[in-house]
Amino acid sequence: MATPQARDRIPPGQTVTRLFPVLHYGTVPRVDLARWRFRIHGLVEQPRVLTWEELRRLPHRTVTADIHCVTGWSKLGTTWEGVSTRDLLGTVRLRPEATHVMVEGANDYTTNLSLDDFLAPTSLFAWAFDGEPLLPEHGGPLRLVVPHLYFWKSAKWVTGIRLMDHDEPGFWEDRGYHMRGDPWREERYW
Ligand SMILES: Nc1nc2c(c(=O)[nH]1)N[C@H]1C(S)=C(S)[C@@H](COP(=O)(O)O)O[C@H]1N2
Ligand SMILES: [Mo]
Repeated sequence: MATPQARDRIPPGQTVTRLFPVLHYGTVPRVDLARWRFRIHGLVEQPRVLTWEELRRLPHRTVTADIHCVTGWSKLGTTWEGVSTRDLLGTVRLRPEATHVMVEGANDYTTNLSLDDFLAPTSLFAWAFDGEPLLPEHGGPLRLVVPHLYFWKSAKWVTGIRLMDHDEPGFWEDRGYHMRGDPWREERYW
């Protein structure tokens, strides 16, 4: 049973789990770090491609947060280490029209975010979970973590971001999931 304090942290319709379910579309990709690249493109002054070494040289950041999956499980107090979305985006100059981000992952997975949600103080690209290197099944070597929105926004095996001047549905949003996905407002499907 959740303590009263924990209960305030559980959005409507969610149940706490101590497990860490693995959920994704397609198969877990094999990633060779020597060939790994992260591409920042779309509405930026100059597109940029980062190698794994360049990524790891950016400031490191740790975030502890609760995560909520649209299928009904929540996991409290997860700790992630990586680079903040703000520091990563700081490696390019945005065009003034940029308002949204399409996050790109392996197997053609995509998910859309407003720039505000993408740049929320708890949003980061993570390479470690609870002090251990991120396992491939959970999105290693690098995944996005946007804990204030349903977990489908947290793309695994990220390969890049595309800056846009409008909102556009990603993989699940195209198949009926909400464009924003705020668990406190139960923005599950449209
Ligand atoms: N690349 C990719 N990222 C993805 C998905 C996916 O299918 N492909 N599924 C999303 C969904 S629906 C959820 S709930 C979480 C699950 O993350 P986990 O397997 O680490 O629990 O990953 C998200 N990120
Ligand atoms: Mo999900």
